[in-house]
Amino acid sequence: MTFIDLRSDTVTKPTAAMRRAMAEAEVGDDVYGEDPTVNLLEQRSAAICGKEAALFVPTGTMGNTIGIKVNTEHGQEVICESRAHILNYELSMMAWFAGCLTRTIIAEDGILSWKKIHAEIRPLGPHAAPTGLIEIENTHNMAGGTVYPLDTIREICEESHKLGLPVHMDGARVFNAAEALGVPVAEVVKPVDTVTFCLSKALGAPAGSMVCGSRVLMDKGRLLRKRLGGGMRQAGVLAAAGLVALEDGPARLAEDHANAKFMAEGLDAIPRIRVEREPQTNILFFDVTETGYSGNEFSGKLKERGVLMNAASGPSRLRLLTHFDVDRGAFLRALEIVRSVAAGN
Ligand code: TLP
Repeated sequence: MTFIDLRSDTVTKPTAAMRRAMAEAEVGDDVYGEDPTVNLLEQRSAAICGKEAALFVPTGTMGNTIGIKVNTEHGQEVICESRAHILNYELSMMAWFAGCLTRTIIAEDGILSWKKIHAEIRPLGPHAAPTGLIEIENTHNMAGGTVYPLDTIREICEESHKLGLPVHMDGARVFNAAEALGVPVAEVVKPVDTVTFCLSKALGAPAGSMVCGSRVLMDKGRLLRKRLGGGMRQAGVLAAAGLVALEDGPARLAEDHANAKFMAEGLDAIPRIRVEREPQTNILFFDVTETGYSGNEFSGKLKERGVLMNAASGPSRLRLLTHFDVDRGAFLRALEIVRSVAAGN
């Protein structure tokens, strides 16, 4: 059976252009800084983000781990939203590697405000662990791919900086945020100190993420990457696909976003299915409580009929993501399959 795979935008296969670029990539030993393709990818990523430097890392998790570590000291607190990826899906790397605690804020749409953050900054004194970093996730995965308004990012950064606090953006899908806002990525990430973004998500590369920031922080990050086992030697083979992802990926994100809206409308029209929020980007959550199935049961039924979607946290929620390996015809088939499972067939 060929599955319609809507579990994540990480499941895309490399395009023909990526495979060609990988086969032809010029490589060297990146631990010596001698891989020309990695160097090019890092320069290109830094330029796109308007930062001094960038670091190619195998995963978004390593990117965030490094981003957090270069900005903090052991024993500090990191303020983030309650469903942040860094807290819930990164095996507590923040505690394990950076020695920091999270102080979480609940925001229904995943988007923090300076007002909410300000209230959680710890007073200096003999009892409280000092706040070391503010972390914002853009787009916010578990809130449904929601996007930070530019003014909110600017205010959070300006006010944090006044207090000497850096800001890290988990921009795993920051290209989706930029597309939704209709501005270049540099505009979105300008005020933050460090940003991680993933080549392997909506942009379609088989692997790889970037961390971007000042030269000083990225030099520090390079050593941390080696510590974490991320010194990948002839990584140009992967970086070559990353360069194609940067070149070709952003232009087609609008299509993913339109497909997510199409799916939201289609799902909303199915009895007993409740779409959580109108998608702003390529992520969509829906609730199946009224069908009588749990999220896992519903996901299992879909799988039997050839559609892959993950159950999400909460008893009866599912998540779907749109990406370039699924076309309109397949989305229509997926909707029909959801309809028949929801009807108890
Ligand atoms: N997200 C994955 C899963 O881990 C949930 C997905 O399928 O969405 N930040 C954000 C916001 C992410 O969504 C992810 C991956 C990461 C970081 C980590 O990236 P990787 O998987 O490359 O370590």
